[in-house]
Parts: sequence; C-alpha cells; structure tokens
Amino acid sequence: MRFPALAFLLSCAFAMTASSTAFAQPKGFNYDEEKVKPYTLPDPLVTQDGKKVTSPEMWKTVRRPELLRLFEEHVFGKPLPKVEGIRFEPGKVNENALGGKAVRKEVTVRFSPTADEPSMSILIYAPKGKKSPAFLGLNFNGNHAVTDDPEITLNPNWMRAGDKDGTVVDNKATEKSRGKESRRWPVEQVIDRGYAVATIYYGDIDPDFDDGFKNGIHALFPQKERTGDDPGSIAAWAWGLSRALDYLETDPLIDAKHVAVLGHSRLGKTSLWAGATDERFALVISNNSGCGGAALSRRDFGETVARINTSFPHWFCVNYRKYNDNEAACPVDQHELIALIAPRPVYVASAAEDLWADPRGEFLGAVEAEPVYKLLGTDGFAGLKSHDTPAVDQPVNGGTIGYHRRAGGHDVILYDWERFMDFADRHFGKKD
Ligand code: GTR
Repeated sequence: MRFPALAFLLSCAFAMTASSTAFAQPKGFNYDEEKVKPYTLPDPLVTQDGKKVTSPEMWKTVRRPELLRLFEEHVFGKPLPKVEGIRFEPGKVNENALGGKAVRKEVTVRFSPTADEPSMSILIYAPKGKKSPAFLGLNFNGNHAVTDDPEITLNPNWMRAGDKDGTVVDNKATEKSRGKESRRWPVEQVIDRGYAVATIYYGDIDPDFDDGFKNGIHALFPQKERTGDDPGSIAAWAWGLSRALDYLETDPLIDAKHVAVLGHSRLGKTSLWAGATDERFALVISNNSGCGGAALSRRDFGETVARINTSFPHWFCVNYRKYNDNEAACPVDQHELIALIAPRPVYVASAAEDLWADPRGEFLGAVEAEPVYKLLGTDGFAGLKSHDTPAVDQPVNGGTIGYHRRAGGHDVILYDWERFMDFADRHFGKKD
C-alpha cells in the first residue's frame, strides 16, 4: 500500500468532517482571484483537427465521441472491461420504513457469475406503491451510515480510519458509525418530495487507497502495473453507478428513465464522469467536485492537477500526470466534461468557503459548457445575467444548466438537496 500520510490526513479532513475550513485550504496554493493568470480554454465546438461543430448531428457523431475518447485517454482512463454474468440478489426489505412512508431494501450486486466477491450493496428507500424518479449516489462511510436504522447491514469492507471517534476501528466500520453520514442524506425529506434514494458505499466498488488495483472490482481483471489510460478509481466508481442503474431498471418501484446521479467532492467528480459515460442518467449533479470535476483546470486557483495526482495517485489514469504543472497542454478541460452531459440537465453546486474546490472555476466550467447545450437546442444556463459568480445562496437554476453557491464550507447539506430536488422537479415533472 502506497498512501502518503499527508494525503490520508487530507482525505479524512475533506470527506469526513463537515466544513473544517482550517484544513480545507492547504497552504501554498492560489486563493487570490487577482493572481489567476490568463488562460485559453479548448473550444468544445471545435474538433481536434480544427473543424467548427455546426450541427447537433456533428456534435453527436464527431465531436462528442472524440471528447469522450480524449477524457478516457488523458483524464479518467478507458472503460473497465465488460463483466459478464452480473447477478442482483435481493436482501433485507422493510415494507414500512420511515413510519410507513417508504419501502427500504438492500440489493447485492455480485460482479462475478461464480464467486460472491467482488460485490456491492445498494440501499434503496422508495415511496410505496408506485414508480418514482430517484437520486442515485455513492456514499463515503457505508450504507449503514446514511440513516440510523439498525437493520441496515453494517458494511464489512475496508474503510478509511478518519475521525478518531470509534466509528472505524482497524479500517472496519463499527456499530457506532450508524447514521454518521445522515446529515448528508436527508432520506425522509427526499421521500416526502416523491423521490427514491439509492446509495452504495464507494469502497465496495474500489477501496479508496492506492493498492496497485488489486481489490474491489479490479480484482476481476488482474493486471501488471497500471499504465497509460488504464482506468483509475473514479472510472471504477462511475462504472459501479452504471451497474446500479442496470439494477434500478429492473426495480418496479423505480422510474429508471428519471434517475439523477449525484455526488459530493471526489464522488462529484465521479457523478460527472458517470453522467458523461452513461447517457441513461437523466440528470447529473456535481456537488463541490472541484479539481478533476467541474472546476476548470487551467484556472490556477485552489487544488491543482499536480497536487491531486500526488495526493491521490489512484483516482485518475496515469496519463493525467503529464499535465502536472502543465494544465494547458491537456487537450481537454473540465467544461467539456460537463458538455458531454448535454443536452441532459446538469447542476453544479459550490460552497462559498470551499476555495480549494474553486467555486468560480466550477461555475465557469458550467458557463463554458453552455454553447454545447445551446447547439443541442436547450435553453442552457437560462436566467444567467452575467459571468460574475452568482451571489451566495442565489441559485440560478431555471434552465437546463443549474448552479448555486451555498454559504459555508465543503459539504452537502439539506440546502443543496432542496435545490437539487427543485431542479429535478422542473425537469422530471413535479411529483407529489
Ligand atoms: C480532497 C481532494 C479534493 C476532494 C476531496 C474529497 O482531499 O483534494 O479534490 O475530492 O478530497 O473528496 O473529499
């Protein structure tokens, strides 16, 4: 295991605590808007050989596939090999969860036709007796940490040690960790708005440490050293989200044509990549996804490509390291990741104090994707009056691209969820 102590500490500070701003802005990086050097972005509507993309058809058949390949080759790595014989195995069900409002169920997705491992467990809460649209996202601490319901299976897999509060001991979750992440998963409020929630512990798919890709889903594809455009962890997590959607398509309580994929932080980078690679996701939400997510890499503000590849060498493909301190050489930038989601609705959420993730860079990532949304006939970032970053707690979410900058730090809280649900209501048709 090669996992630098500093990276480990940082990952804990970001993922486990609410908004520990002391830790959240590492020293030695630029947080001054005045010091952002001029940069030129690649044009999502110009092909690699310099042709202007002039029609939706040309976007669909030429430029979109080209951009997707560029992101595979230079950023996230190519798709995981196809896995045959994936099985869905029903687990515990409570037909009267949340005081009788919802069905709660667990489903195990077994990735091999013959063995029980690797596998991932999906936890679902769905309004009773009808097909509902759903929010699907990965969680950081295990499904049992999403609510304090004692019946949810305690995740047995490797967990980051995180806070020294007894919730994880010897890298295993303890009973004490039940409900630990519930503030980030307002399940009951989501059910009350007519949506289902489905979530998976991201470490089921690939444990979040640099182990040379031996565990999680990678165990199925033994390989020598990971090189070039071999997929990294983000690609694996995104792949897992697609397998969860395969399951949701079979679930009678889920309207799988209306599944919003969402994620916070590294899992926000993941939801964007899942949305880009799998067009079945009807809506895509990035919460505080920062560097390698919605934030423009060429903007020298907050976390850099060099830093993320050093702290987390397993997240992106090895080729991405070519752009350490050399962002301008990368053939793509993150607005083009958002553009790959077009014409489907996309929502980018920032937090005002989360400078490490570069709120303005996240906003501009969405702004710069708009020409593609417009070419494809949508209203794009409708209602946006200027390219100044929207004021704190003043969402601009009336169009196909939505954005808000919430007060506070790096986190996902009820305020964010409420805006996501408003946005989904508009795009999916209001639910009761
Ligand atoms: C940080 C990392 C960020 C973000 C965050 C998280 O340490 O630098 O890019 O992904 O972790 O996922 O919590």
